Amino acid sequence: MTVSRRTHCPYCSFQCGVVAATGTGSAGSLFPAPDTVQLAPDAGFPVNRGRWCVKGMTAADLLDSPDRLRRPLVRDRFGRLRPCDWDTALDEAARRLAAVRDRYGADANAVFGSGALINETAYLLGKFARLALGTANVDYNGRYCMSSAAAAQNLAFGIDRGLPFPVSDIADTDVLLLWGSNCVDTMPPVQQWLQAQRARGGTLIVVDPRRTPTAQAAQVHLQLVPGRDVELANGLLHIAVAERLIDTDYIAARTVGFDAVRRAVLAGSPTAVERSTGISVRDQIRVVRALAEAPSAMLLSGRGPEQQARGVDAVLAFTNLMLALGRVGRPASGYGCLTGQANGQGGREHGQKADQLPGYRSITDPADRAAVARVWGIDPDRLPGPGRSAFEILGSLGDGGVRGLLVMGSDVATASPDVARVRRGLAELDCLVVADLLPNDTMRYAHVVLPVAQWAEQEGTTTNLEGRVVHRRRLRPVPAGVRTDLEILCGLAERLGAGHLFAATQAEAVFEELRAVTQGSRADYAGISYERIDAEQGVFWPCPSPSGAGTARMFTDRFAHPDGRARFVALLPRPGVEEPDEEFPLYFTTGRLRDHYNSGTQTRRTRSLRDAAPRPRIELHPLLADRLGIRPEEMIRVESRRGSIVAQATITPDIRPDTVFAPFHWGGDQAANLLTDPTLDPVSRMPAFKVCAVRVCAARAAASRTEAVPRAGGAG
Ligand SMILES: Nc1nc2c(c(=O)[nH]1)N[C@H]1C(S)=C(S)[C@@H](COP(=O)(O)OP(=O)(O)OC[C@H]3O[C@@H](n4cnc5c(=O)[nH]c(N)nc54)[C@H](O)[C@@H]3O)O[C@H]1N2
Ligand SMILES: Nc1nc2c(c(=O)[nH]1)N[C@H]1C(S)=C(S)[C@@H](COP(=O)(O)OP(=O)(O)OC[C@H]3O[C@@H](n4cnc5c(=O)[nH]c(N)nc54)[C@H](O)[C@@H]3O)O[C@H]1N2
Ligand code: SF4
Ligand SMILES: [Mo]
Repeated sequence: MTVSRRTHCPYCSFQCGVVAATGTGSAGSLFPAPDTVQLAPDAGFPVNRGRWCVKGMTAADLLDSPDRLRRPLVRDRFGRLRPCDWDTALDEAARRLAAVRDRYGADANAVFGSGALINETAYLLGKFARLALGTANVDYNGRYCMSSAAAAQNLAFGIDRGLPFPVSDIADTDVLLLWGSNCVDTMPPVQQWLQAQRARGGTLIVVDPRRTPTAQAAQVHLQLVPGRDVELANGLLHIAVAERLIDTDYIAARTVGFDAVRRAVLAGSPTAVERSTGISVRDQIRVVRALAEAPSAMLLSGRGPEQQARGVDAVLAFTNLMLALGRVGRPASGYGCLTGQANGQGGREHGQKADQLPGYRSITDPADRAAVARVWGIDPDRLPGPGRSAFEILGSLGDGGVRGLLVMGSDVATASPDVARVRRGLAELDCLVVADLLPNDTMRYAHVVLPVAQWAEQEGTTTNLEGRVVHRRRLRPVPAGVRTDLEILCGLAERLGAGHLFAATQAEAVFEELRAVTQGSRADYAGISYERIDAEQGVFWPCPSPSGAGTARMFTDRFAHPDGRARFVALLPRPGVEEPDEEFPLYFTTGRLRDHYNSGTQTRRTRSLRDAAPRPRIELHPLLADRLGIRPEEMIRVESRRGSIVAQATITPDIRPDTVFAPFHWGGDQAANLLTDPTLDPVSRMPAFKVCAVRVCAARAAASRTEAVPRAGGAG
């Protein structure tokens, strides 16, 4: 017998609808064992409409992976992680966290969450940090993801919803500018919307230092110098102003602050922009005219421009441009950020960010604090203030900083910038508790490991890249020896003396609490229920009332600032990226492959994905390879000021000759993040994952050089 249910893929923010069949098990059938899950893409779900990608296709493989964690582990006095029962593990975790709190104060504990977590867990994790641990220090891997776009959208529009319109609007826009997004690889079902846009006669423009599959699908590819996004976007606005392509009526009616921005961009010149960005004046003009003259135009950014020490400025330069062209809030037009993780959107709304309470409430605003405290049944004074951001936590581990850490849903020892420093800090902790489904590099430093249920084993909701709240259904029971993230948080809270505040372990009950806390807030979920999500194929927030519709399109009449107007933001001169110099003469950039996901913890354990991309490879241009004497497929060494990696070379004309690229999907000594620059954006606290300076040589040359000149100190 089989049962069929609709649910969603566990991986990216596209949250493709899938139809899951679960069988009771019979030898030789599609369902050889009880609870085997078979997935197919859901043709009826409006976002992916029957498409999916290699990651979704293989998502069910991990449910019964032999590598899966099935028992808690506690480090014994010989330093080995040993299996134990749940009471022992939770007691030990709580004991260590309490010891850190008692000895060093509540803020010496920190919590690191994730955009992989369902809304319910993200919400409860923030509450756990603030009430059970009493720490201000809670942040999450979304800080590494779209925090620059989030900060910029808050400044410009007064609210941060990645896409302020449904994905299907892409098909209707006349000009689509994809800025630093390789969405053909990173959200493959988006291709049907790109194809529909093309079929209507639309234009696609891509800005990327690499000729990615996305760039190959475009009519215009601007292959800019890494890190010059602010200059290019300001340059485009300069031309729009100079050629009188801006929408003065819109600017007057719907915005404030244009004059300062206009003056600032006019100070530059197209030829200077050409010199610094590598994009010809002709191409700059071509792109501005396309954006300004078409009936509709849309700019969507990915991590390329956002994951930089000037990521917020880059996105503000985009919002300035699209506001000046009168595009934001108009049909099939405007600015949007393509959020990344499954619940990258919802994960940032519900209180696991250092400066926010659930519903995007501000942790410093007395009215917001009071509203949350009321529902939680506590005195507002018990809520801590703003805490440290992700890398400020991880960069401060050990003496004088954070001594106890709970990590739920992130491989911080792989995904963080300057990761050798983070690993050294992890090794110094008095308490590291890791809740995960599979072993990862972070766990090597853990005192307690808690095995969690997977996506198909618990109910929950996520909020996709469009702001649509969707329902992940439970397809099979939680396996023996494993618990849900919610159960773990409640179990720890009880042991830390806060059990009465964490009574609900069932996802729907937690969602009901979340609804109440967000009522009247900016990310208002009060009108959303599981029942409604099922009936309506997802509900868009804000949705204040159970009887009113959700908000599929935002900013059509007003922005979220009190006066209803959008803000132009003039950019201050700021140091940009770590520029190449004599010692480190090349740009290094990082990103994703189609076949792997983030830290690779999951996809490197999926056979077909591992076979498709078994090891990391570093991309470089034939001219550069030639100059450095590097042969195809040869092992090369890439070195930055922070560390080095050795991997096989892929020589390709699809990258700029001054730039090398590595995926960050591998850990250990293959981690691209051994090289990356931890300089943070001053506003979003986003690290500079996308640009730093490196030198490259054949590994054989490096080996002989190392022999000749022995260096002091370890490799880190
Ligand atoms: N297959 C796959 N899909 C994924 C993921 C995955 O790991 N694998 N992860 C998910 C997540 S969490 C996220 S955040 C999204 C990310 O999705 P994307 O934003 O599409 O992914 P990235 O590869 O990080 O970066 C996009 C592009 O930025 C370019 N780039 C590098 N430096 C610069 C620069 O200085 N300026 C500009 N303009 N571009 C630059 C890179 O060449 C790259 O092609 O993908 C999601 N989907
Ligand atoms: N150099 C470089 N570094 C980057 C980036 C880059 O472009 N370049 N991108 C950054 C970005 S955008 C992101 S989003 C991060 C992502 O990097 P990570 O934060 O490491 O995210 P993942 O690899 O998706 O997941 C991490 C862990 O969560 C576990 N997990 C999955 N689902 C659940 C769940 O429901 N509960 C629990 N408890 N665990 C779960 C997985 O098994 C895995 O071990 O990396 C960042 N780091
Ligand atoms: S595009 Fe994203 S949500 Fe869809 S199947 Fe692939 S990983 Fe899953
Ligand atoms: Mo991400």
